[in-house]
Amino acid sequence: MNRSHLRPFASIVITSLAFSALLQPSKVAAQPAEFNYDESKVPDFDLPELLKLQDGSAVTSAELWRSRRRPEVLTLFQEHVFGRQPDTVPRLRTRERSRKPDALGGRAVRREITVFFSDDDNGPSMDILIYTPANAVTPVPCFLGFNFQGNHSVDPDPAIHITTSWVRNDSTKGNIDHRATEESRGKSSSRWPVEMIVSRGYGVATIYYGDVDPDFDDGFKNGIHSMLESNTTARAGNAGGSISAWSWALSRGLDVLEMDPLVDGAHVSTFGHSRLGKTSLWAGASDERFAMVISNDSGCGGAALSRRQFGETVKRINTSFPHWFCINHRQYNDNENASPVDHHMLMALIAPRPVYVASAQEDQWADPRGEMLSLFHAGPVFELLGRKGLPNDDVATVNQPIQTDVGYHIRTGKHDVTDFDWTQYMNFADRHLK
Ligand code: GTR
Repeated sequence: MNRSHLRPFASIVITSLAFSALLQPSKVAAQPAEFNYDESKVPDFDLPELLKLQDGSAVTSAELWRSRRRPEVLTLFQEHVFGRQPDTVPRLRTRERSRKPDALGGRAVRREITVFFSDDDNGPSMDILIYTPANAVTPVPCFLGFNFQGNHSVDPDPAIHITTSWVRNDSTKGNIDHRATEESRGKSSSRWPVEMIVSRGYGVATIYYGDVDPDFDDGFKNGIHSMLESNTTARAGNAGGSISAWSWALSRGLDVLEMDPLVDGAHVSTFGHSRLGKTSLWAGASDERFAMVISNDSGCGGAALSRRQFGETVKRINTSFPHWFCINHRQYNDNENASPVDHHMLMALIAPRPVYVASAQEDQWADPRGEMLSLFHAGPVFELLGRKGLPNDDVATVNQPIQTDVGYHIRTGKHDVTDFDWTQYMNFADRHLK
């Protein structure tokens, strides 16, 4: 691959960014009552055909899928759902911010690497926090995903840099006036069982999503947009929303991991929860270098089928989060059947690479059944490419993962990431990443 845009640095001192934070994020109730949670009220619908070209001809071979239909489907998602990712890939500079060779009681090497998106140290940048097993003798397969609260929320280690980027206010997590405080250290550690991950021979790399694009609607001025968008007043209908910006930055994270001597860059899986699960799927669909893709409770706009209108709907998500998708996506508010895509096609874009979709029983807002069905309906593409999709569309038994070349589980509990989820991801990765 062409790595000319990468320029590793070695020194340690860096100046952190401070994003202005004047706007409030939308406040949304977790599972509003006025939406449908009743399976018997799911409307009838036809899914767009995966194996038919836009000119109507059938896709009968793996070659036709790869050369014609896959590019069509990818373009449809760029034009109608997420918007385009930034075209330019800047010359990245990296600088190691910290390294602890004996983290986690000697079990892991813990590093923080700052990735600058320009030659300006005060311009946009993101920090990657990476744990790799201390006893590894060869580069390890690795999970790469964004976190919601800052890298310092992943582990209480006092040496991890506290993000100075905008954070969502949450006094219970120590986030006050859109700034993270000392109190926020380790507050998300239950979602990042780093010790368990390294003990199974994997690396885990995470980035604070607010470094890339702070999660509120500011008209695409802050984060990487300040650098990549010259005209932020008149946005094209297919200009990428925040999910496209975040997923693009996951690819930049992979650029760095591909150069990392401790990580096996050919075996990196994206991972993400909820809105960051949508991001994980879009990153994996857009960038075929990702060897595996994990969606944890991604719901509407992620794994779930939009046409089911179960739990969160297209209209609701475009209204609550106008910055996540492209403007064209709004045409499908209360009009899902008019869309040329549904989200089984997002799964199909990942084929033949392994994709794992996880749901939670109490997370009805994310439509667990719709998350599974979209993976099921991507099956014909996996089969065409010589892989096995889900064996059937039977309602999945709770806490009983199904793993073939794709994986699915629905676990007991709520919208969250748990050790149970991670255990299944690593079991799946043992088959596909090692
Ligand atoms: C909710 C949103 C979901 C999901 C979730 C999250 O408010 O409706 O689509 O993304 O946020 O990211 O936690």
